Amino acid sequence: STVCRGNYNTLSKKTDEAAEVSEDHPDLSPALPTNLQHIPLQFEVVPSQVLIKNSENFYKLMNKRRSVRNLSSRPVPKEVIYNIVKTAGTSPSGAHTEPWTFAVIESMDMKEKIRAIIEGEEETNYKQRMSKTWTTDLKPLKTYWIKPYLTKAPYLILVFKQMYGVKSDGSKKLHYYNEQSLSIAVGFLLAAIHNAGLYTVTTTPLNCGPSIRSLLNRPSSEKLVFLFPVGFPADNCLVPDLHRKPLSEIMVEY
Ligand code: IYR
Repeated sequence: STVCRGNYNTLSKKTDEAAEVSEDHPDLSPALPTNLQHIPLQFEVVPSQVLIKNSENFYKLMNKRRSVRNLSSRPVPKEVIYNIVKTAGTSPSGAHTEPWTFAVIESMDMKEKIRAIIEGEEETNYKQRMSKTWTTDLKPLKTYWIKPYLTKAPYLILVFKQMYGVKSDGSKKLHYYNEQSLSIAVGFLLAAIHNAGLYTVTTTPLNCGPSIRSLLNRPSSEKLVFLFPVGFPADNCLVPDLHRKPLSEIMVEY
């Protein structure tokens, strides 16, 4: 319909070529079963005092989260990473399409290859592609194109956005709101990493997507959006003394 076509166009950026799904021959077989059952929700009503305590505890926990670029090579059990990724996978997604692939890198050989790709591109980013305003804005944060965390961290989690999926009959499955779905899942991932007691920095490797995608043999329907090095902070780890906006500056009430 016109409505669907309109919506779809707002969902795919012109640069995401692979997101262009032909609608000349729309495949109308639904991705979810037509007879999908609706079952009773398992829930309990939590008393107000407990709601307040729970929400305050979670805020206090999350307020201790910091982006950390100086990570230690101290080992982390693989099971923790599985739990973190499983948590990210509980995120809501457009039409329950779950448009994400989390590539977990543990092999030093692979980490070194990824680091070489990223540092190569980042040097050009910092020296040429990023504006003077951008690099000036970043100066106080002391970020560089040299990124030891890419080989120090016990794990790298690379998050790929599936611009479309494949149905059992081989036809393309539309991934509605895949950008938003992926971002929510990454929020869950960050919370899960922090809750476990680990640290990371949110990175979006500029211009590295295609090389890393081919290094990892990911299909052209996937686009690299985020890379998270995950581990413990280094012993001498420093973080910038940043402060968060108070509630009065981030919320308006009506
Ligand atoms: N991607 C580069 C630059 C960078 C950009 C922003 I915006 C940051 O908040 C931090 C870094 C890098 O990772 O160094």
